[in-house]
Amino acid sequence: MHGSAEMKNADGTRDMQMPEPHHSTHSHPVQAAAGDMKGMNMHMPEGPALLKAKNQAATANHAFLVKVLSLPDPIPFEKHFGARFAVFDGAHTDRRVPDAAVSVTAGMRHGMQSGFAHGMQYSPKIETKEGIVSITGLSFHMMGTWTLKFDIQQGGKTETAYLDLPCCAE
Ligand SMILES: [Cu+2]
Repeated sequence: MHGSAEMKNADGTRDMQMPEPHHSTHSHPVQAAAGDMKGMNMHMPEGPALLKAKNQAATANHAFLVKVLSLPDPIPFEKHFGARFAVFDGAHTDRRVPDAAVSVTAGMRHGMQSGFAHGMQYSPKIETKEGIVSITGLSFHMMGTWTLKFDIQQGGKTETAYLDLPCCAE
């Protein structure tokens, strides 16, 4: 990182210039303690997510539509659960895509626009057959909004759909 805030030490190494006065007794903002919980420098939800899970999610360019076939309601906290989805043609949403290749990842975004702030503590098992995606071994270990990311490939098209899920209840 190069910038005007840089200072060079006598031995040539660099320190980041800190704005606080050297003898301040209150140099750390209170919210820093909560944000550093579990080593994550980001917002921590304090309770269950209030959103209602949608029953479908389209891919970015609407080539595909992922429909929820089964999902526990509510989703259990820190317990393994399974879910099933079906991949449909985005232009003909009653037409399933039997030869879709699908990979799914689960994580929490914590406000990130792309990618996940963190994933699950387990690897789920995913099987796709005739456009039906069966996932077992999902487990959400933090209250808040989780997201399933479906990467779908078929007929020369590769598109991604995101489905937000609320976590959780006992
Ligand atoms: Cu989280």
